[in-house]
Amino acid sequence: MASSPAASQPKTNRIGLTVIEYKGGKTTLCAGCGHNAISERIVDAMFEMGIQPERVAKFSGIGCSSKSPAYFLSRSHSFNAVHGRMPSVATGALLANRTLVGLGVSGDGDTASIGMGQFVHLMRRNLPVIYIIEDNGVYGLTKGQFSATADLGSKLKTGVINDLPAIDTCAMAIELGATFVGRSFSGDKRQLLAMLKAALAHNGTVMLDVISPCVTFNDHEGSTKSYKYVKEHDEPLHDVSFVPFFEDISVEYDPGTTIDVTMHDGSHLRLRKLAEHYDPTDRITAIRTVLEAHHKGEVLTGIFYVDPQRPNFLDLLHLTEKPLATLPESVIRPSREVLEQVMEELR
Ligand SMILES: Cc1ncc(C[n+]2csc(CCOP(=O)(O)OP(=O)(O)O)c2C)c(N)n1
Ligand code: SF4
Ligand SMILES: [Mg+2]
Repeated sequence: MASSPAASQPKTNRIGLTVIEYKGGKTTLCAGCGHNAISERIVDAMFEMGIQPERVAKFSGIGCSSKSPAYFLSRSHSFNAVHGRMPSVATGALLANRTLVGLGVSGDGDTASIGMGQFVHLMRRNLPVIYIIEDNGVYGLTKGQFSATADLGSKLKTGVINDLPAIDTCAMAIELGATFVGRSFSGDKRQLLAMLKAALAHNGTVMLDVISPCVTFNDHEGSTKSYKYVKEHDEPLHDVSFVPFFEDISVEYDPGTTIDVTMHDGSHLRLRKLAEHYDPTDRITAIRTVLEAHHKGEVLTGIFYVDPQRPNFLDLLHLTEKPLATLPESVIRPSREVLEQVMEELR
């Protein structure tokens, strides 16, 4: 039987694009690498949110994770920066053009070792950017040495045990001032997609640490970042769902079991409690909860902290609505009189 013309048409989103238009080049990462699954969820989230690919600016540093922006959104802007230096490149680009949707992809090595200095300053500014750490606990690209997020007691394939305590990037990001912080797992399609869609509705710094197993160097017995270990120890804090502003939000929910957070653009983030009550807008509780889970060896996932109200870095700087990059020289260049006045003041 011939299929109807409608059935053969690929599905389009609210701006008329198909999912193919959000894809990138063919991946060169290892088959089964968690980073590939994250790229797929980014494609889905951008498609489902109806983001124009040309509005997105992708940023990364160095590592297998930092290569991954080549494998999604080939129509978007992209800048592959020096190892650990992606935050300053992203900050400059997003200050120059505030209409861009900034998406940074980093690794645990790129962030928590060489890039730590840049990471902490990005987190405290609340720049509107989504910063994803594809966290496998090792430097995958340079053959699997422990990174600073490797758990105490985790074992390398060679038998080497990590005897340094791990840095918890989520606890750090909350403490430093990021306004949307969560942890997910590359193997949890549903949770990660909901979190990425909510991240796209946030108007400030989003920091998502996504556990993303390295199948080549860190997926064996004894590793705490393997698929098996994370599946067995994953403790979702809540069930994350997201209703974008362009969809009907009248879906019933019980305020006794679900927290509804209204996002900047009118979208709704809905967190249905799974165990005890958890308020994701309470910063101190968020830090304590993340650290307690870490101490117990649990892989706690979910959105730990969200503050949709805090002014972002662009507002703090009183940037013009019109992107700086598009202003004519006659506007951005100080006049001779102004420059002379400055010189006079310095005399
Ligand atoms: C300045 C500098 N120092 C060191 C390196 C070597 N190097 C390349 S990638 C990398 C670590 C990558 O680890 P991570 O960010 O966790 O990414 P993964 O490969 O695990 O996804 C290192 C140390 C480099 N490229 N540049
Ligand atoms: S080495 Fe590890 S992190 Fe790199 S692509 Fe392969 S599985 Fe992924
Ligand atoms: Mg890594």
